[in-house]
Amino acid sequence: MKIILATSNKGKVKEIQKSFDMFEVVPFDKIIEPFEIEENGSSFKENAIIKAKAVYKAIDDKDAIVLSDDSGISVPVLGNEPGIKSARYAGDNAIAKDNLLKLINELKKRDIKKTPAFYTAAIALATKDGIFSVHGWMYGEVIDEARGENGFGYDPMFIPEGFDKTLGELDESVKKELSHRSKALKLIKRVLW
Ligand code: ITT
Repeated sequence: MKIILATSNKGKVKEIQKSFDMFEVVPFDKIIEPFEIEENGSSFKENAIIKAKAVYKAIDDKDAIVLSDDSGISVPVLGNEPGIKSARYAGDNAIAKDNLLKLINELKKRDIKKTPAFYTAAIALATKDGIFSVHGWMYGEVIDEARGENGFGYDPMFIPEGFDKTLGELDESVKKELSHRSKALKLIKRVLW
């Protein structure tokens, strides 16, 4: 079965391909000319559905199976920011490193060394049978510094519950087992089988 990914985020592509190694998983920009999708929903779920539908429509093959991921990190002490704005936290043209540094800076400004945080992933599937969506979460804490090179995005400042190292430092197998994305992918597999 071929699954087309409606994402341009290389970190997501890598993780989804590893979790879905029983499928042929292809990023949409390998099939069609990549295009900008306006993520104007008010929740992770709405944005995931917007992305899956936009790519399904652009692929123009009714038998296509398109999977999208909208995700982010929420920090309760910051009113659950950056949340759905995680990819644009430091501005519209921000890269992952800018967003990470901005979140570290927001903690430093408040003299917070460590505080609870959680990741959310909404996964949506667009198929000829309709749209399906699921969620997964990962809980832990964020710290006021970046440690380690593994993962992507905010991972170097996120310590998952039950560990004392960041996802940047921990082996990638830990994230594969525990992550918001892995949990959501496990649920969406039930729709595919
Ligand atoms: P697409 O919309 O093309 O999928 P994106 O990076 O813009 O790519 P989102 O709008 O879903 O994706 O933004 C998610 C941001 O949240 C992402 O850029 C990361 O900064 C962060 N994020 C999500 N999941 C993460 C994870 O597993 N580890 C670290 N950071 C993550």
